[in-house]
Amino acid sequence: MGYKDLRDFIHRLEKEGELKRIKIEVDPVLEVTEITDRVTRAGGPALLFERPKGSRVPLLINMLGSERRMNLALEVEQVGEVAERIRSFMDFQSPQGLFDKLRMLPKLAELGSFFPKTVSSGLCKEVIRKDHFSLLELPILQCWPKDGGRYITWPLVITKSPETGKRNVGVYRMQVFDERTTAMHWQTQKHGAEHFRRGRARDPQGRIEVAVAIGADPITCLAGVLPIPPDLDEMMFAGFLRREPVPMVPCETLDLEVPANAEIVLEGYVDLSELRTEGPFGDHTGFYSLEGDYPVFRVTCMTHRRDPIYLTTIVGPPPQEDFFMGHAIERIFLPVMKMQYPEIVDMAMPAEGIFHNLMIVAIRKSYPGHARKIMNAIWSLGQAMFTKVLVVVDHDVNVQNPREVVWKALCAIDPERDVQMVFGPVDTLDHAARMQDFGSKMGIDATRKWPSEGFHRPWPDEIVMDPETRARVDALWRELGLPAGK
Ligand SMILES: Cc1cc2nc3c(=O)[nH]c(=O)nc-3n(C[C@H](O)[C@H](O)[C@H](O)COP(=O)(O)O)c2cc1C
Ligand SMILES: [Mn+2]
Repeated sequence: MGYKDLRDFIHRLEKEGELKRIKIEVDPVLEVTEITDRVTRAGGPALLFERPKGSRVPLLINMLGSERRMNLALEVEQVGEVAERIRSFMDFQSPQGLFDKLRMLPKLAELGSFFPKTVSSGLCKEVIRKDHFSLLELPILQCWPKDGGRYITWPLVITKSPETGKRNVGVYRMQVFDERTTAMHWQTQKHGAEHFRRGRARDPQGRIEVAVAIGADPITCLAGVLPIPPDLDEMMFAGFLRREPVPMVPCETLDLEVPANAEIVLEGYVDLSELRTEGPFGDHTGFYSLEGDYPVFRVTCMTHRRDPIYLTTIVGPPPQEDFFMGHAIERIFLPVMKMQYPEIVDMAMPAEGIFHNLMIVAIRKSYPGHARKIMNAIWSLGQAMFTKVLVVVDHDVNVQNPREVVWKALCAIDPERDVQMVFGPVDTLDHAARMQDFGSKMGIDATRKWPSEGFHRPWPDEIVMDPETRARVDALWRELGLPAGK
């Protein structure tokens, strides 16, 4: 059974020694960041600031900022178990005969049982406020000194496609402009931005309804970050991950539903003809993302629990909490990638590569040009399109070990021959790209080169000691009186 809500998870964290309550007053302007940054780097606990300065609402941060807490959230010993569950569902993809079809039924029923469930009321409705409310009541962070203001950093932004009516949930930061107005930083390739464009194409002077949920059970919160295809409901995926449907409750003033267990809900709209300068913001690249024009979210109603808790996170020089989210997501979706591209053995996105800057993929190479084929595949696979540097290595390179990758990949390349440049969409946060959202990407084919690829020199063997000598030295080791070797 999944966690009921945010505080259910908080209690679990507390029981596991994974939460620290901060009872002294701390300023959400900069101070919370400085404390959290130090704690995350030290592998420390989630932090519940009970007295954020200027607000009566406690603030939770670093909730998923370690592998252990991520596993607790997913209710697994290790994230591989989730990948295994996904694989077991995918094995049933294309039933051949009647027997296969029958065997599939319980799986399908199980899948069906994860669909979000509409409920008529929820704790997020304990207090409903259409007048006399202000965002400034919340302990919204100013994360870094040169930030353009305060930012809601972990909102679940809920919209509906003006065309298909399908729901999208994305985490897009929201800069607070005043008591009831924020920016909406959905980057151009994200699904919220697509809903905005579809809406504008229909009626440039119109608006789209937007609901924002802040704080819920941890998987529902994580689901807003999942890089899944458009028109696939993140709340369905959340139900699958928590093995229990996400209860959704209709908004007070909008034709949208929000997680019933949310701590805080903002209802409002985005005017399709309005843009405003947003930024700068200390971002997960470790640099400030620049100012830019973004849509404006106008809040018309706020609902919340009687004693809400404000969930937030910070991004900044890696690694931060978002690294643990991204890493779990990478592991969860690896089987899906492998199903489509069975030659993929493993992949890694090191923290310093900030997800979009560096991906290392190991493949079992079967034909000439195979590494280039995988580059093209990854550059056309959802948000992996943003990958700026993509290194493809042979199956026997351990991509989880950066030292081995640097050693073997660099030994394997003739740069002029093995580097492939392409143009395409790049991450909005890439400040080195020649234009925002458009630029070049580099693929490095670091696999062994074959005669069928025009390489006719012999490829040398890797140096490995023979087992007999190793065994003899093992036997001698104590007598040698040397420190333990590897
Ligand atoms: C803490 C955090 C903050 C994020 N902020 C933004 C943001 O401001 N804008 C954005 O486009 N994506 C942001 N993202 C990434 C999106 O949430 C992610 O790409 C997600 O898959 C988008 O959902 P969508 O595919 O439904 O658009 C953020 C992710 C995290 C973990
Ligand atoms: Mn989406």
